[in-house]
Amino acid sequence: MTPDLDQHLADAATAIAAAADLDALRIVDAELLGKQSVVTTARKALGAMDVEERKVAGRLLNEVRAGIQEQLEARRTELESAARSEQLESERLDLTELDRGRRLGHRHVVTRTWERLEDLFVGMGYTVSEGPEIEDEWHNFGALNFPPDHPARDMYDTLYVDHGEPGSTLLRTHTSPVQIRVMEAGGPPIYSIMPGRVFRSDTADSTHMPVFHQLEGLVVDRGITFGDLAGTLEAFTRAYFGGDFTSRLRPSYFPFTEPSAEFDIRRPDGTWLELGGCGMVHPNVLEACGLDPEEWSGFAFGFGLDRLALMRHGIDDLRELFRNDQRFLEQF
Ligand code: FA5
Repeated sequence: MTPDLDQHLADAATAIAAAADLDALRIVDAELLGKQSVVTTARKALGAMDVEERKVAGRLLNEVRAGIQEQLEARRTELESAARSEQLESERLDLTELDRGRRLGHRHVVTRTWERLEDLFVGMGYTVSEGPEIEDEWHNFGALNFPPDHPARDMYDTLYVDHGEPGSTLLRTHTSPVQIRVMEAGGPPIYSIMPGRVFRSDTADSTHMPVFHQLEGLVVDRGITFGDLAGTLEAFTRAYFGGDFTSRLRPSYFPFTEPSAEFDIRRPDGTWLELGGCGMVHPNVLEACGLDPEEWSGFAFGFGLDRLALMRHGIDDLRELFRNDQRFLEQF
């Protein structure tokens, strides 16, 4: 019986190795360990043996059976992992296929200008603040030292919102109300910029849009002077436009700054361009925000983001930025 079983074990190993897939292995399993198998038949024959003989033969049979089971298990694991790999391979998706023929877009030139300016000022130690586009009269005008019914309010063609008392709610005409919100939210020292969308009922032309973007800057601290303002704007001009640009301030008027100035930049060809307004924060504005003008002083500036993008990229008509003509926009 012993040589037979040894031979059987060797034949079993060959049959198991030859099973090409899990179905074939199931058939080999039934043949080797099922009812008709050599092992089961031999086990039935044990009953006819005497005790000693049965002990020896029984142990041997158990070893053979365990050997077959072990080989079956090993082959099953092998085939299962092969089947899994095959499945993964067949289900693989080439995602790069999806990209074929599709052109990648990029952010709008105004968004990129906005982000560059944020990076630049954050690099100078400023935080970035935001405020609502729908404002109340107090933040857009009152707290900024525009007296009621004062002609200064006509500086901006304001779009009012039909909400609450007539004239009490509006689309902000500039980013300066965010100055008020920043001062209300926390005390000095304040070094913050406030980019955002603003609205005026201006007729669109090459330098005006009814919806455009501004970037406001506000610094409030002890001992801030006009020299700090001029130095900051000069540093900004050189960092943003390049070392061959410079800036100047011209006297101007805003109700919320005193003294006030227009901020111009000089291009390498010697021509000057107006970029925005600026000045020392008016004592009335500090007081409206609960700050003592004897203790704190500050400066503010605000310029047009869209016009900045125009200048930087040599575009001659603001309206082009918002026509959404792909052929135009993809150049920047
Ligand atoms: C203001 O809006 C002031 N709030 C700026 C300011 C802030 C002064 C802080 C002092 C201290 P002004 O109306 O000049 O000022 O607008 C500022 C800039 O916005 C302009 O120089 C211009 O670049 C841009 N701008 C104004 N109107 C339009 C428009 N319709 N379309 C595009 N850009 C505009």
